[in-house]
Formats: sequence, structure tokens, C-alpha cells
Amino acid sequence: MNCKIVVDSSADLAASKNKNIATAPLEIIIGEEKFSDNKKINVAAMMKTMKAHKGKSSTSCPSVKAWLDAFKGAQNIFCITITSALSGSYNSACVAAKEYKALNPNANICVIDSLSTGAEIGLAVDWLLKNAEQRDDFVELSVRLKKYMSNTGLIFMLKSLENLAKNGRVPLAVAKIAGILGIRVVGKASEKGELKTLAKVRGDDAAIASVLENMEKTGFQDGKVKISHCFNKSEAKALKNLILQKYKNAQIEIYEMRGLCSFYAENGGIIVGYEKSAV
Ligand code: X90
Repeated sequence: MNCKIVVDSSADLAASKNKNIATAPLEIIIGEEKFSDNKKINVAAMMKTMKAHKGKSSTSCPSVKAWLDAFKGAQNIFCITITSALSGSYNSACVAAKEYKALNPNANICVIDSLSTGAEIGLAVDWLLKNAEQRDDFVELSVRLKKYMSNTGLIFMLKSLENLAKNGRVPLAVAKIAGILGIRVVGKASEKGELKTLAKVRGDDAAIASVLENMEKTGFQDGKVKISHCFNKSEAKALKNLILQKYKNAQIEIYEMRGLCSFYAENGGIIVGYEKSAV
């Protein structure tokens, strides 16, 4: 089946050259400056502005119009959003889907709350790219996609939780721990799509080891892994090597986060999406 995959920019795919993928951008607002998380965003410049700015900064989810623009022209649409526990993106996409259906009664559209973000959404997109062609039944494809998504996970490692706390996405007390020099917070996307802290570790090696340990604890056995990083290629590579030492068949991809994930994961942050068993 020919289908369009529509995600919000938390999926880090705004610069994708694949014509079947479209992104609805979130926006990052730092003081007077607005950064639309589209294919043109300069993440390094955004991070620099953020570091220099002492006042308020925030983000906003895609508007209904932004979603409608991304759906445009498509007959079969799979739309995957960042977790609705932390963002209004899913709600906005649902409103847009209703409008789109009213205008295009024959269109098929499936909106999925990923209960996650970034690299875990990326796995779902890859699955669709691989599987959509061979299937003609939209509903069956949606069911299979959801099944696949229930079998993937997300672990993160953050050096700072300042932006998450400032924007009310984690309690201040949790953020303060990461503020202590050298402490990293390792956590996961919970079943409800919230941030759950799993460990506080000191130092690079311990952080990477803790990420793998928590991937294993939550069901990682082998298979596909996507490691995204915010200006931290060296630790992303170290994690890749550590995984490969133990799991020779793991297929691991490393990539740079784009605007939204960089804003919240901050410098040094790593987000890992992984398959939970042989799927
Ligand atoms: O609607 C908006 O303005 C977007 C708000 C997004 C808030 C959270 C983004 C988290 C991004 C942090 C580490 C991964 C946590 C995953 C938990 C589900 C990255």
C-alpha cells in the first residue's frame, strides 16, 4: 500500500528526503526568538541561543493547520505523535485528522500516540517503510504497527533536566540531581508515556553501562537500536560498541537529534530506541 507517514518533529525526521514522510514542526521559543523545528533549523545555533539566554524558554506543539499541511494530498495516512502525557501534539493531530476526513471522506487516517518520542518513533517509521508495501489492508497494517510499537522501548541519559523542569515536564527535585556536577539521570518512557527516572550515575562509563543495563531490564535482547544524541557522538559510539560486544547481531544506527529533542535532552543527552525482542 502506498501510504504517507506523518510525524511531528520530535521524531527527528524533518530533514528526511523520503517523499513518503512528512513532518509537522513543533516550535522552540527562546526569549524573543522562535525556532521552527523544520528541515532548515540550525540546532547548534538554537543551543547557543539557549545557553546565552537567562529568561524563559518554551515549546509549542504543531497547530491543527500544521498537521493538515502535512497530511495534504494523501489517501492513506499513518500519523505518529510525541507522547500525549507531555505534549498537546496528539490532540492537535486528532482534530486535524477529523477535519481531513470531513474534507476527504475516502481517506484512511490512523493517528497514534507513541507514548514516547524521538528514536522510538523512528523505529515505528522504519517498520512502516519496510512493511507497508506488502500489505493492502489499512486496518490490518494499523493493528500490526501498534503491535510492533508495543514491543519497542526508549531509554534516555541526560546531563541536565533544566528545560524539562522549567517547562513542568519533570519535578524540580529530579532536575536538581542532574544539576550536580557529573551526575547523569538515566530513565525510560513509562507505559503511560511519562518520564520515569531509573538511575542516577556518575561519569561517562557508568552512564553508558546503565543505559544498556536498563535496556536489558526492559526487554532488549538483540535487534534494532537507534541512538540519537545532542552533540555527544563519542558517548553514542561508546554505547554502540558496548552493545555490540554483547549482542553481535544488533543493528545500530547513530544520528543527531533535531530541535525539539535537543531542547529537552540538552547538550550531552542521549535517547535510545530499541526493539524489545526478536520482532
Ligand atoms: O508540546 C510541546 O511543547 C512539546 C513538549 C515536549 C516535552 C517533552 C519532550 C521530551 C524530549 C527528553 C528525554 C526523553 C523522554 C521520553 C519520555 C516519554 C526528550
